[in-house]
Amino acid sequence: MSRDLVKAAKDAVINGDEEAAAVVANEAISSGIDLFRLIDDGLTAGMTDIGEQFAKEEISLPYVMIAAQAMTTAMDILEPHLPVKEGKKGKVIIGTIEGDIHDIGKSIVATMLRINGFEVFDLGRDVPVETFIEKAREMDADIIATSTLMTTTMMGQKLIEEKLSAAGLRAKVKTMVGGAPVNKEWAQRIGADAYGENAMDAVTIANELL
Ligand code: HCB
Repeated sequence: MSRDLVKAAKDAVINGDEEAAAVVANEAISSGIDLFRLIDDGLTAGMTDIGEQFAKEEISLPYVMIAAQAMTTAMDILEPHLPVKEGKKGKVIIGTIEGDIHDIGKSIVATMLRINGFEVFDLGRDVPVETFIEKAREMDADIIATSTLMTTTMMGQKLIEEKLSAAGLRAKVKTMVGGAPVNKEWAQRIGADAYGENAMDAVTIANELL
């Protein structure tokens, strides 16, 4: 009987087992199961579980680090096998706000936008606000999508709104904010065009923004 790969993916992340994560990712590719389900209900669910354990102080930071490494390893294997939709829908600049090194969710969003036909410039993590503005101008971007996982870095998203206006780019460049501590109300409060709850939502919103 074939094993439950979604559960195996979740367990691999929870156990911080990088080798098991690689095995399950490769098995998922050859078995032809829905890779998006593996990412959402397996890997991401595992990381959510880890986040909850960390919040309750049941595990310490090194466990979070090895779980994150297991998830990243699986994502690196899966990414080239995700079905790509052809087309050039628009240019998106994406990155995690300065001071914040969390990049797993941002990278999933970047991947989903890319395979759904957007031209994506991923600036990585810990990205200064000025860099978002400079790159948006340089690349003639349609959307700036930012991610922040910490309450301490949320203000960077507000600064982007202010700097975009100061640079005279606010009318041209749409903005989308995301990350665990932010929500729709935050987006409205700072004047962002949209809030993306998860990677699929981010794709739907990017389509709507254009
Ligand atoms: Co980290 N960490 N962490 N962490 N971490 C959080 C974020 C806390 C909430 C944990 C807690 O205390 N409960 C917390 C922040 C508290 C706060 O500010 N309120 C926290 C802290 C405090 C820290 C350190 C400061 C810990 C320390 O050093 N003492 C440190 C950060 C240092 C720094 O950044 N300067 C730290 C470090 C780490 C790592 C390195 C161990 C690791 C990150 C590895 C990496 O990213 N490469 C890590 C992790 C993994 C987490 C948790 C457990 C999981 C985050 C994650 O990857 N989730 C997180 C707990 C949590 O979030 N509840 C914890 C899975 C992804 C798939 O979800 O929400 O990121 P996501 O992304 C979604 C969604 O939000 C949306 O789509 C994604 C896909 O569905 N989305 C967007 C995301 N970005 C978007 C952008 C858009 O435009 C649109 C949609």
